[in-house]
Amino acid sequence: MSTFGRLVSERASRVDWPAARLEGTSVRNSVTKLGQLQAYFRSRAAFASMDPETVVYRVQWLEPIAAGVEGGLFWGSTTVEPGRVGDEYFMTKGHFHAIRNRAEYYTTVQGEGMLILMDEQGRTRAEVMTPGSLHYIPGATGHRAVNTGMTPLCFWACWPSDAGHDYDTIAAEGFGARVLLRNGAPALVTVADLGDSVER
Ligand code: M6P
Ligand code: ZN
Repeated sequence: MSTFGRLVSERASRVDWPAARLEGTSVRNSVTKLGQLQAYFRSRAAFASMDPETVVYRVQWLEPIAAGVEGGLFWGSTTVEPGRVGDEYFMTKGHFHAIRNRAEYYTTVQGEGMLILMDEQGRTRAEVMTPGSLHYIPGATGHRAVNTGMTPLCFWACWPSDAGHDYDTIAAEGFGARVLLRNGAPALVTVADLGDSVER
């Protein structure tokens, strides 16, 4: 093999941009089904009437260094299926980063959605996710992606290798607003307007 051949290599991982898919042997995969999301959706009655085996979202990602080690970056894609539990659109669990000051980028490839963002005081807002939208998620900001469309919502994400996922805060307290079907369209509705109490 020439020197050139030894020093220049095809990367082991590749992205399929339009499909928001990762290819390669070190790609990690997770599938989240409805049955794992009982704590997250508002309507217990609607949830109980649905098949817990329904796939809500899939994540593919690369961890070039070990999770928890400072200094690296992780890269992945998420596909949230279209659907609702009652009037609430399918969504990711959402999380804060375990190391609170760690930030993240999301960028949308396909579909329509909303990115719910919440600070540690519970102040909640949303950004519209549409193909090409780029979302900077600052540190100390909970984040959840919601599919408000009729087709899969696919987005890329890049986050620090030591960020970690704090799911407990969201599982216990929720976000300050939910994305619900209202008058035929998705709307960000605050928990105060829903009459749901959130203690912080
Ligand atoms: C993005 C990143 C991942 C995250 C995934 C699903 O790809 O933020 O870190 O795991 O979305 O979101 P969640 O973990 O909240 O279910
Ligand atoms: Zn994150």
